[in-house]
Amino acid sequence: MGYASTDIDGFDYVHYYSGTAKHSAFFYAAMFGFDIVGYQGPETGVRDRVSYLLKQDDLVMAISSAIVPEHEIHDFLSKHGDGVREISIRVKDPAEALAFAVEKGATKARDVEKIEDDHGTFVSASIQIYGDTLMNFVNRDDYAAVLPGYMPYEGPQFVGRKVGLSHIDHIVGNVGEGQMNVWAKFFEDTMDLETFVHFDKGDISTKYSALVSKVVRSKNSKVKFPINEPAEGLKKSQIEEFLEVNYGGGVQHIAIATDDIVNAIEAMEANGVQFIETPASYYEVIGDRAEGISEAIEDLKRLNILVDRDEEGYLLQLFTQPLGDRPTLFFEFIQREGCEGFGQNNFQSLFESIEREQAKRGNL
Ligand code: TYF
Ligand code: FE
Repeated sequence: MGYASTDIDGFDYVHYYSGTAKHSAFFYAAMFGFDIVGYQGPETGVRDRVSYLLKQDDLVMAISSAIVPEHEIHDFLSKHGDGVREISIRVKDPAEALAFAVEKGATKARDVEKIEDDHGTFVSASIQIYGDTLMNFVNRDDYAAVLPGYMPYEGPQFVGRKVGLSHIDHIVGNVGEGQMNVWAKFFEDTMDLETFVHFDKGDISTKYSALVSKVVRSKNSKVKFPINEPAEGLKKSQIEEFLEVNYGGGVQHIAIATDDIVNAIEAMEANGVQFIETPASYYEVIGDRAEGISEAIEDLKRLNILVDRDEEGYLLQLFTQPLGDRPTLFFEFIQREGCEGFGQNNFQSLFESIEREQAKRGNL
């Protein structure tokens, strides 16, 4: 009995709200190599919204849009634009996770819901976190399908080169100035997470980019949630730009793991995915960081892939441009070879690249 963050068994699906779920489903499938596996809407008895279900290995994304004016999806979209409404994590007992969180001060968003259908039992419950984001506790131990309520999708699929994305590595939130510690404490108190690393201004060293970041994670390390807030700087930071155009906090990036980032980036680039540019000079100064890695430096350079390492190993990572119309949500792709860090040694180069994009928008 009782809840502890050691009950967390990793990330489950993310729920993304979009103006037109059909369009977004095709965009994410074609760009990032998802299969469209499920559909719900009027044909399945749902009258007020349409949802598509996308899957790739252990990575699941539900995409919904409203088809009646009074649906809450519109409220989210009119304020934030397309973005992540709900993060889901797997827990032993969603009812206990909810009760624990609420007792420690979280606001309940959705009561425990136990769905029993032909595929088994699916249990979920959710609380409110930063912005208009929800944290959904899911148990699918006795559930054989991807998510309940969907009928199999039998329409056209994008059949491209295999991208090979595997699962969510971490999900990052941006919060208002002065709120990072508030939210870190919230996750510690209500979900029994622990603060894992703290990047302060000294770690983030462009001339302009002023942000601070704290990473909270479950005690078994299966979920990780970095939280960024803007800090006093010379110019408008990328976090301030996000908070302005998103009208508040929310999910900034989803880091997606792959076993073969060289293939994944090559495939996604061929599909038309736009990535953050890395200056060629980056590869002249990475030095020791690239020593002993299995990948060819020429491939990394050609594909703009960033490298970092610690005592345990190395990681390769690359960031997309913002995915939608506003500079809010983006993806990170990450291949970990023993290194559990976040690419701290790439921060300077990365943030300078992000600032160049910000300047193009007139927001620096
Ligand atoms: O998750 C992280 O901490 C890294 C670095 O705006 C990062 O991916 C942090 C802030 C940001 C972009 C990347
Ligand atoms: Fe990240």
